[in-house]
Amino acid sequence: MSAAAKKRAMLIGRSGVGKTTLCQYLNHEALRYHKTQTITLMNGGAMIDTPGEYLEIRNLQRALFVTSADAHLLLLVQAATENGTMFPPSFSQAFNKPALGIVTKIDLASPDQVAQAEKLLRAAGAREVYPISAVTGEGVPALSDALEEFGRSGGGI
Ligand SMILES: Nc1nc2c(ncn2[C@@H]2O[C@H](COP(=O)(O)OP(=O)(O)OP(=O)(O)O)[C@@H](O)[C@H]2O)c(=O)[nH]1
Ligand SMILES: [Mg+2]
Repeated sequence: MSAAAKKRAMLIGRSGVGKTTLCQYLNHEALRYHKTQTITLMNGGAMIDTPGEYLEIRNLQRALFVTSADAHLLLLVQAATENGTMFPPSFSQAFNKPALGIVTKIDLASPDQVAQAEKLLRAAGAREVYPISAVTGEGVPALSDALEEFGRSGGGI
């Protein structure tokens, strides 16, 4: 088993924030819109992609908890353009896993919007927050480095 397959990161965020697009970008694939319908292993098993509805619909949140058993790291994803958040304070604590935050769509947002999203993700339990754009690529190298470092470090952040 490769190191990438051993350490899995699970993406959680509202529908349309860009979870699948980010997986495609990290995998050097062409960006193609594809609605995520169910839990999907991506990037050779390094990422667990989830549908936004699993966060948005209370009865489906259980699926996130069950699936998180196979994950070593949570990636809480919030678009900079989102109004409010689906992540309550200390969201990640219930999973008992380390969490990083990702602010997507920074190409469409003001610096204030990015800062606000970052604040919400930290409140939700993200130890570090990475602002990115899958359109311009801004911020993605820093996120990739952090994910690689996580894989190498044996799971600690
Ligand atoms: N401008 C901009 N658009 C983005 C970015 N990331 C994703 N998008 C667009 O946002 C739309 C939704 O992206 P997805 O990756 O499908 O979102 P998702 O979080 O996987 O959504 P679900 O599968 O429904 O949970 C697509 O049209 C993407 O092209 C970004 O960084 N900037
Ligand atoms: Mg998706």
